[in-house]
Amino acid sequence: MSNPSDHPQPPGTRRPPIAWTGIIDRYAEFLPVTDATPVISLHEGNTPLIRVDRFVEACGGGFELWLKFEGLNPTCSFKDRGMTLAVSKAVERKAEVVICASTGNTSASAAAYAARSGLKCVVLLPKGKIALGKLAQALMYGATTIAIEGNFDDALRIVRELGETGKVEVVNSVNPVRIEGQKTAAFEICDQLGCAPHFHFLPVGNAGNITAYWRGFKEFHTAGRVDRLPRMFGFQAAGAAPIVEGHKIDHPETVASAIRIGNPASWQGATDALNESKGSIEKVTDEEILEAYKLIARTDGVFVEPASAAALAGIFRCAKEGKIPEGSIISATMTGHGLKDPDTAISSAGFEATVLKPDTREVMKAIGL
Ligand code: AN7
Repeated sequence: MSNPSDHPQPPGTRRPPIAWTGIIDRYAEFLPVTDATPVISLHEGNTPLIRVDRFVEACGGGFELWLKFEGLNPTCSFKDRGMTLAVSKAVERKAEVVICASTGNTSASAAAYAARSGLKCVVLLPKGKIALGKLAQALMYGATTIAIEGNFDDALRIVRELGETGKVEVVNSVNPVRIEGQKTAAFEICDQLGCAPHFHFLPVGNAGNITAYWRGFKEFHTAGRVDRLPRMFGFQAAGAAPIVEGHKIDHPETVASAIRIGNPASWQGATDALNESKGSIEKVTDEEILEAYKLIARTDGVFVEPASAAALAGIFRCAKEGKIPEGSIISATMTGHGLKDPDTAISSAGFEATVLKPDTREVMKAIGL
């Protein structure tokens, strides 16, 4: 394919820009938009699908693993795919205020897209349980930020009640267009792989994303773009695993604060995805999550947030238990960037920087030269 930037630019002219303009422009035919929908975009999507052979080797080998690195979206999580659509539709409906409850990433994304569109944004966060980077984002983008003395489930209940007043537009994934936007990640995986994977792995919190991916894979299959459907494998943190346990968890706890959720809004969507795809949902301990979190950074240079590592912990365990058929093509969603949660990164790394005088010899000694 000829790339416009490969050719010289004649003086006084302008080459056509090479532009990725976001998931709405790219996949409009699959989305609930019309020519009248104002597109509010930060050029989300088109994230890399990275093959991680060294991680697979650490798992014992025998399969292909491709990570959809959603941490490289504009606000560094997968939430931007749903938020571009939710905020565009809010503007189309002439809403003035968008509101969400969040374990952090939804609030960062809502705040950014609200800023981009000129809408007001209100975010309700569980007090003290938000990773530092996510809180910084909500504040920097100028969202009215409220810390609730409760957990995410409490905050979402309040947001749903406020939504019923008709005075604010709820942009949590209870808003169906969020799921519509998020399904585009499944389209991209198929486009990037050239086929559908055999298995797709992802972390599960409020269960919007597993619902969205399954819808995306099914729609691409129905449209004839791929010739098979993957089996969906979700992973919850052991202290916050309502779907695995089969009941709400009143006091969810996990180091993976993004998925510290006890009563998922899209529970039914997750159940449908698991049943229809012959998949499964399992829990992984915080220890397994943190092991996988460090491992993927060190084997393949991919730094994800702890919640994303739940999917990797799941793959690691499935591989060790011999559950992954030889030759499988597996994709997994790395939902958020590692820099979102610097505190967990620094406390998990297992060592600190060595402090030395500004002296070359001292440095040589320290590194064994
Ligand atoms: C990094 O931001 O629920 O199962 O309020 O931030 O679709 O909820 C975040 C969820 C996985 C779980 N990984 O996805 C929020 C929020 C990361 C996340 C999930 C979240 P869903």
